[in-house]
Amino acid sequence: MKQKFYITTPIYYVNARPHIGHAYTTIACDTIARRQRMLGFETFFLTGTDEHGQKIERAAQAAGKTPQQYADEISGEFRKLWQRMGISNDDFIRTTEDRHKKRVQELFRCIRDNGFIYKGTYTGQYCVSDELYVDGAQPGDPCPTCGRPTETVKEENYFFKLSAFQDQLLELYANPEFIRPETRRNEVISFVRSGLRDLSISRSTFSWGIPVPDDPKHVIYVWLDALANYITAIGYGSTHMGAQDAFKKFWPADLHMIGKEIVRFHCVYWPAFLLAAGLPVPKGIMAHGWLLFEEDKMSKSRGNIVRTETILDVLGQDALRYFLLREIVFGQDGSFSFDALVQRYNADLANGLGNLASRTLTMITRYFRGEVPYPSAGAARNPGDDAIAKSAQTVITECRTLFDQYQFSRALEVAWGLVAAVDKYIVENEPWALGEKQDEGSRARLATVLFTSAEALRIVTALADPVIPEATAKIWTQLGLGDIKQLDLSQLHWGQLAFGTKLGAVQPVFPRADKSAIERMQKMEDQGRAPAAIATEVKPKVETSAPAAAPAKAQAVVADGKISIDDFAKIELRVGQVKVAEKVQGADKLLRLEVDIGTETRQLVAGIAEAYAPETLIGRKVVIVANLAPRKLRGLESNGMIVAASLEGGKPVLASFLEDVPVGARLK
Ligand code: ME8
Repeated sequence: MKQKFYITTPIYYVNARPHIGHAYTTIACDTIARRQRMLGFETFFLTGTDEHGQKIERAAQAAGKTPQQYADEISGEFRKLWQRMGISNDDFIRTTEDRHKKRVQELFRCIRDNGFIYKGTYTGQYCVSDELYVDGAQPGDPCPTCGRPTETVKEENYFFKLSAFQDQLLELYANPEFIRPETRRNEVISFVRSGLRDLSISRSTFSWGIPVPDDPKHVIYVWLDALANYITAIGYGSTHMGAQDAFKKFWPADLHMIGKEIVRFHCVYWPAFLLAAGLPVPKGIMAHGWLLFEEDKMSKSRGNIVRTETILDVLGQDALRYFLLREIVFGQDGSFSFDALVQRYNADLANGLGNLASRTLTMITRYFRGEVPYPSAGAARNPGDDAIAKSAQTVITECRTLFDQYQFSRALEVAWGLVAAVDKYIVENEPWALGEKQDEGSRARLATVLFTSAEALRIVTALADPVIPEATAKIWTQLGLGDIKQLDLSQLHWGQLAFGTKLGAVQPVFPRADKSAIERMQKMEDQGRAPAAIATEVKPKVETSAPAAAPAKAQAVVADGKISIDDFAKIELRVGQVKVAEKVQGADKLLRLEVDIGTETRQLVAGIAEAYAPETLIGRKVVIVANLAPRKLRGLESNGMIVAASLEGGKPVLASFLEDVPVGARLK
């Protein structure tokens, strides 16, 4: 019976269109899935979209759409992009699908029946952007993961007894394969050792989610909903026999691949939910690093994304796949730039593998009428030929280990070492000069050199196939070997290229890219990025044991000075009422205010002392920017900003309303 392999990507939020950060994870998983298939595993590769929760509800609202319309649109973009890129996923799950919703409710029921869910009241801070409860935070505190302001939540919720799983989780982490790399594993261990608090797993103040079974006023916490995709997609909780069989066959997953910012959800919450449901936990979770652009994590909210389509249009999918896996040490952060992409493409693909393929195959076509020649067994052999054969055999073994450890960059480096060795071998043996001679010795030597080159080419092509499948499929056909998907990678070794194999038509696979490629991509991005660019505030850097986002740089607004409605929606303008106003000692222009914004009372420091006497402000309704990161003025923390007209040479004038508006109302 075939061994199985089940691999997943995170399911991506539908509040942002896909960018190369999402492509990075998907490409890594696709590479692993392809390789496992080539090794003979019955492989299941899952990806999809995460469509519920407050963040999506708000994004849809800001775009003037229903959450479902909004989710349909962006989920469709992910699916379309993966199809265009030939991603070999076996399923694409959407959390708004019926199959998922029903099975998540089943999971909730099961955990509840097992006694791990109870009702309580949650009062505390919540980060909508990360959909994360921030334990121990105070109103106004920023999120420890992303640095954005948290919101105060006070609701009756269902709680999950996470605290009951501390010891079992620590036992799981004893296995070094469970969380990789080691740095992430250590972070998780110290987080869990420091004590776990029960987790709120429902929300009742909005409705865009899966209703809690038997209590539909509540929706299930979006992370429980999302994480469950890994089992719902393969049939957990289904009544169909076929689906049940698939679940039995593929669960537990062999690998959940994720980015490092969602480690806690996958390594703490997810295994605890599964243990509570009496289900096996995944075999391994691998967290890779971030793709940086202009030194910052690439993300929509920072306005520094690069769209995958741009690279596909100009250089093709293999260029992107190769670059990401070769250039970045998997597990660490790595930078993306168009310059580096084109340089790598030209050096390794156009001049490297592409050139080796075209020169070798062209010479076989020219000198041997397109048939793989017989290498000479006798006098026409020299030690250089055997050195290539030996080195190819070593490369096969090393690549196997490195790919197994997800060390893509090293694996490709080793494989391309063989390309360089064969290039050197060809230069030293000058087959073009041998081809001009008609004597038997030269013909025999030429046959050996070209066979050796072609066989090395075949081996590099086979090893590189999971990474650059489009090009390798072409080279394989040009080598006359048919469909590369039929190859059994576990049996790959030197000497399998049959003499007399008839080559296919030789065509270049990686045309060289010139400087204009960089300019074209940059131009496409400048045009495409404009509507998504935003003016982000400078966020405070927050030190935590969990990976913290680097502070965002203040980004320029779009070229024509306009921002999209999505960007405007990020600014939370609210009506507040001044409760306390007093002068700040030693600062003529500043007032310290306490403003009620409905959910809480905020301290603000405002530069309006010359325009307003403090006592005239008490009880006045004002407009404040409620989601500005806190900053300190004269030692006082200011949590927000009062909106006022700024008059040239005059005093500021506070924004106000003619009608009576309730405290806390949002301006949009
Ligand atoms: O977190 N560098 O979804 P998401 C590297 N829905 N990887 C990146 C990246 C970057 N700059 N940007 C995104 C969510 N990624 C949840 C997941 S799973 C049950 C729910 C990749 O749309 C990376 O894999 O924010 C990261 O973890 C994921 O996209 C986050 O996608």
